[in-house]
Amino acid sequence: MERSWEDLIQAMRQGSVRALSQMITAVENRETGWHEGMKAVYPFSGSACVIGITGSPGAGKSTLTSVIARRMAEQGLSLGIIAVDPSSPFSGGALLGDRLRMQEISTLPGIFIRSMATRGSLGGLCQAARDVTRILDASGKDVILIETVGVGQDEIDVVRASDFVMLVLFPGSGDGIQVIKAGTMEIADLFVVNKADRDGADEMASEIAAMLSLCAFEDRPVPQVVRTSALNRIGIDELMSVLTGIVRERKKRRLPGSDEVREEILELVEREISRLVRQDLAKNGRLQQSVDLILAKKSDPYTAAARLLPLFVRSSGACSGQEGRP
Ligand SMILES: Nc1nc2c(ncn2[C@@H]2O[C@H](COP(=O)(O)OP(=O)(O)O)[C@@H](O)[C@H]2O)c(=O)[nH]1
Ligand SMILES: [Mg+2]
Repeated sequence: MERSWEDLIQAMRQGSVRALSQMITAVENRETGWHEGMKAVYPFSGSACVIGITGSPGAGKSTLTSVIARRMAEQGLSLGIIAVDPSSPFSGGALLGDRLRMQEISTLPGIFIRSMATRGSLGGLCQAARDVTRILDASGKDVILIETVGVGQDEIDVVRASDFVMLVLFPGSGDGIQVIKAGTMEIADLFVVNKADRDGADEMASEIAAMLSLCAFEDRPVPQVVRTSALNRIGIDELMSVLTGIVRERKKRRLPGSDEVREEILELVEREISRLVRQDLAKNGRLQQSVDLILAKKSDPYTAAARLLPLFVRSSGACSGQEGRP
């Protein structure tokens, strides 16, 4: 990195797309000093509204994302779009159709699109998405849309940090209420039944609304259900009025919640510990010793773990004793 982080950040905040790309790439690749880069970015972040768009493959997430992006751009909002495809190291996370759609909207003013194919990425998918989101936020984007490829645990983790999560479903997908995976329902702030031009959309929307009426939502509003056809532009006005409301609300609240901050610190610490442990055990050969013993039927994974753990952790009693002292 020839330019200083400060220069790069200043350039990207003045609208340099090149600087923004460079900054993201440097952090994604964990280039030397990336921590310093993120530290410098942090104070500029916190005002973008982050919207997660998740749902099974083929539900119409990309089509909806481009429709939403176009509408928001028309409203004068600047956007960052992150397409997260954790499984595809080759395509850059984008199928041909997606790429064409994205090319189309990427020419609109104020829109910056980034695909991430980051399974096994250096910082982990969730952290990588969070870093990229934060950089886009600091560059001055009003809204950041994060589209996931599916609805697995990775995807849920990725969108969990969003201000608002849209779950996109479609009729005839076998995506009935019974099969929506545990954990997916809980994170959704809005249910979008897309492909409403097809049969079964009304039934599906009623089914979801009925189910939601049985759930307790203590700390947040009951999620709305909206029917859309991204292709035929049905229900888009209703969807946009929900999203516009969210963006407006978000602009008023600048600070992240304390749970959010706590979780992020814990994740950073855990990831670093895990990295150090793996690095250390691989280096000093102790891990292989344990593996050999187990394969020779002279030990077992429990004994091995109990033997290795004290190399890294002092007894928890000693730790808590120190913490508690005034
Ligand atoms: N009939 C119908 N097809 C749609 C609609 N929205 C998207 N599709 C089609 O569904 C397919 C998958 O869409 P895509 O946006 O790539 O889904 P994603 O995998 O969730 O991102 C594409 O062939 C789209 O043209 C819709 O509202 N109605
Ligand atoms: Mg897609």
